[in-house]
Amino acid sequence: MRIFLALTTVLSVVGGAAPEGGSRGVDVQLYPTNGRQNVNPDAQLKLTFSSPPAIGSSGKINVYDSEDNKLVDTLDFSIPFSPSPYGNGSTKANYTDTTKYQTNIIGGLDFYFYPIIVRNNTATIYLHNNKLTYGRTYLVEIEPSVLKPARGSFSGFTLDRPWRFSTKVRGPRDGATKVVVAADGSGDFNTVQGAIDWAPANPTKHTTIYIKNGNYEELVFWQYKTNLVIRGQDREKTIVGYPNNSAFNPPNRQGPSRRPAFSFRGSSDLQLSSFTINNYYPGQAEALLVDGVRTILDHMTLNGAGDALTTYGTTYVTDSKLTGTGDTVLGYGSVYWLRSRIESIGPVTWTRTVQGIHGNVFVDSTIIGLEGNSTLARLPDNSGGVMDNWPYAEMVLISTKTGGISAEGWGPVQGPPFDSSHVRFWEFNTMDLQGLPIDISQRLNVSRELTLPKDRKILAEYKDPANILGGWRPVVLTA
Ligand SMILES: *[C@@H]1O[C@H](CO)[C@@H](O)[C@H](O)[C@H]1NC(C)=O
Ligand SMILES: *[C@@H]1O[C@H](CO)[C@@H](O)[C@H](O)[C@H]1NC(C)=O
Ligand SMILES: *[C@@H]1O[C@H](CO)[C@@H](O)[C@H](O)[C@H]1NC(C)=O
Ligand SMILES: *[C@@H]1O[C@H](CO)[C@@H](O)[C@H](O)[C@H]1NC(C)=O
Ligand SMILES: *[C@@H]1O[C@H](CO)[C@@H](O)[C@H](O)[C@H]1NC(C)=O
Ligand SMILES: CC(=O)N[C@H]1CO[C@H](CO)[C@@H](O)[C@@H]1O
Repeated sequence: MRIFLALTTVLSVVGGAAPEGGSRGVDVQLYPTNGRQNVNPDAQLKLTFSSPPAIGSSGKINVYDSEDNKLVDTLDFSIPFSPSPYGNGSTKANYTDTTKYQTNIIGGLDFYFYPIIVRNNTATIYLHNNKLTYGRTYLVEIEPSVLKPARGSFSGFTLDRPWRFSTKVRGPRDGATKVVVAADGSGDFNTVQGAIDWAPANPTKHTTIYIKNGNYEELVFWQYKTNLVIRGQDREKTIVGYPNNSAFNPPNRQGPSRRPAFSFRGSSDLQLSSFTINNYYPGQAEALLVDGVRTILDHMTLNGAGDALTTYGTTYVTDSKLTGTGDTVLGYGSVYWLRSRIESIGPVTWTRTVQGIHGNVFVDSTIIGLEGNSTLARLPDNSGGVMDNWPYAEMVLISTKTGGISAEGWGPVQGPPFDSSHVRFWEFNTMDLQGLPIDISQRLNVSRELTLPKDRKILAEYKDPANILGGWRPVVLTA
């Protein structure tokens, strides 16, 4: 379905054009088409062959400004993509490795990235972000060794016979409060990151980035923005994702984490509504990492692997769905979950909240263990028996439906013996998927059942988001 949308986009723009200049010997369709005007500077360049192309390990893609033939960007395919180009190698930092890898500065941070991604017959070229600008004409040179279609040969593009296109004269007007992202080029931006880079850091009124239906395969990251709403046209048909994990982008001496598909930090008053975020890689691979205060996730679908959602700060999640393969929420932050659903292989959360803040509080939500034996939250020993665990970890379930959760329900709680009396693994009125009460007699003894009338006060306190989220009363913007 996803590639169907992408191909439709390419074909409708090309409009059945004949094979284009410089590509003798093989039929290739270009986006943007050769000679095209009014292209957004953040457009990804796409070549669609009649058979799947392989990516070479030599050759370059060069982009020149037509006015003076000045080189504005180069992708060099002799540079390896990452220490783990397939995302299956070591997940540890290797500070003695001085190899140069393909690096893109995204939201001010250096990520390893794929300069080309092939999906079926389409090769998408990712130039380095923000190298192209408005009001210019660009000439693209592609050395033939960069792409090799399964059938026929690709002769590339030369500076004499380049792939040429011109960008829009200017971007959105100053002070615009809404911009449109459209993968087919019909909006203000082709990519989500392009719109985010444009968005003012600290507007007085919120800025809306509206993403039209489409498949946006890109790594998204930003820092230090406030008052931003990112809204998809249709939750199922607006898909933003990337193959990324802790092997492809291993830990780096200069934090933060680079392994999520979509992440931000140091931000406030953000709302993400009505789209899907995917991380296509296994391993430690967040779909989303939120690090900000007053973040709202509303009608979102998040699909990741391990640590599929990592949280810092304060987050309000409503009517959303999260799927992952273990420690599906890695929770440092305070999160109030309303009417939301988590599906998890392995433990549902590894909640790492510290003293003085709340953790994960679920109200009227649904939690499913996909292999029938998940626990709701665990505190494994991560230090070889040296350090205390997270003695103030908190996860509280209120009137939440569960399925596929082990009878013990919580744990393991490990580490050197530590005072677990402050751990709040609490539940009230936990139900099965039909809404019937479940038997919690086998629960881990660190956990506790809340009951009425004894815990009326606690329940009232925990049901109010403002108590969980440091006094913030979330207001979900609906348009
Ligand atoms: C590639 O094409 C096949 C057959 O048309 C389709 O099922 C598949 O989803 C496509 N792959 C991707 C990654 O979109
Ligand atoms: C990773 O995947 C690649 C491609 O499938 C394979 O050649 C390589 O051996 C794998 N590496 C590891 C460490 O599993
Ligand atoms: C770290 O990188 C160096 C230099 O590339 C390499 O020789 C070494 O094997 C790497 N170590 C690990 C643990 O991967
Ligand atoms: C849960 O079930 C799966 C599938 O049967 C199994 O592979 C896994 O080891 C089990 N995990 C635990 C913690 O029992
Ligand atoms: C909980 O159970 C563990 C082992 O099953 C036991 O060592 C511990 O003393 C129990 N703690 C409490 C508070 O009952
Ligand atoms: C670009 C890339 O290598 N993508 C891979 C990401 O991971 C998925 C699942 O492991 C692969 O199918 C993709 O080819």
